[in-house]
Amino acid sequence: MASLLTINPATHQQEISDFASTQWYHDHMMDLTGQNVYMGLAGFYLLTDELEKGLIDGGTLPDDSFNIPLVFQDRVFDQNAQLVFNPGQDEFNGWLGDVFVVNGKAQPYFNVQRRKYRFRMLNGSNARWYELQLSSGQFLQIGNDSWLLPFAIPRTSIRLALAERADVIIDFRNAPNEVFLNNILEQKEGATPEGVTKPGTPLLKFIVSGSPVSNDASVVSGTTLRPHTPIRPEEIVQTRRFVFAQDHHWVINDREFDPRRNDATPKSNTAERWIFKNDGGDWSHPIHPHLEAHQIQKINGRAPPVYNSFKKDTTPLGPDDEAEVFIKFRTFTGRYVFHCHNLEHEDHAMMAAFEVVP
Ligand SMILES: [Cu+2]
Repeated sequence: MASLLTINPATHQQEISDFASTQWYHDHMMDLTGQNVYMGLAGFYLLTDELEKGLIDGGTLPDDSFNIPLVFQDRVFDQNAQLVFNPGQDEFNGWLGDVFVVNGKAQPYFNVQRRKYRFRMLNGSNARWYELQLSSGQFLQIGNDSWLLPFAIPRTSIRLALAERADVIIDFRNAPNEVFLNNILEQKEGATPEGVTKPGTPLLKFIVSGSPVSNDASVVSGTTLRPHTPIRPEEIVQTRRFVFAQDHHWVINDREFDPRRNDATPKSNTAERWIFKNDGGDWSHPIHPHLEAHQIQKINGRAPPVYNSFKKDTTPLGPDDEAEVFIKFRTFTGRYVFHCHNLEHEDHAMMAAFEVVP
């Protein structure tokens, strides 16, 4: 699992702006991560600190009875309902399933009351991206990847690259009796998703019943959540550029992963600018550095959308995209990795090691 602890070395306290909410963990065995995650070695790791507990106890966010993790995955089953995994058949572009499962169930439904629910939505697939949309109503996003946002942001649809998370509120108070959570993103090849298609494929059916509740959570668009501390440009001491490309296998700066080699050696307690460049028009790569959050500054020279402007632990690169992120190494020294979170790309061998040095 990517360690995302952020202890202030001066005070040995976790910074309130950094405390994580929605994490997940999975097997990370070199070359075999894809198979092991596909077979089930993955789970949620949800945390609550005093700030978040205050938002729940104060009635801003739904309490634990209405706080539901949802992991979206795609699978192939054989005639005996056993999982099929054969990513070599399309040269490790990424293994796609033809059956969608949510929390391991195909064609699931979920009974809800007419009130607000909190859902931790995770793309736990090996290679399939999702764009999630409701058949009625919209999302109110309160968290991105591991962290609560500074304020709640309405979204009509939410794209999730591999390993990305969206912490959202869905308000069923005025919903019809059935609401579908649809995936509107087309993807035929493991290497990259294609365009949006409406109405898409239903992943989950909500069956809504009862009258609207009166004591509902108060969160609305713009509600203040967790403060954000930006990494400032004057803190940057180093710029590194990483190019993600295909050369027989999947490579970073022309090299396959070698666990004996350090591809970067940032200094502890410094901040760096990392450029992630996708050198290809036919594939996509969600880039996931371990150890620390990063903050997207620019995508293709422009400011990112507001919901991606704070902390991230995975930054999606579409075809030919270039992302500029700031990352600050505040905590531990030692060796960590970053990699594409398409698990077939990671296993073959789009991963690099960095060592945080004193
Ligand atoms: Cu990739």
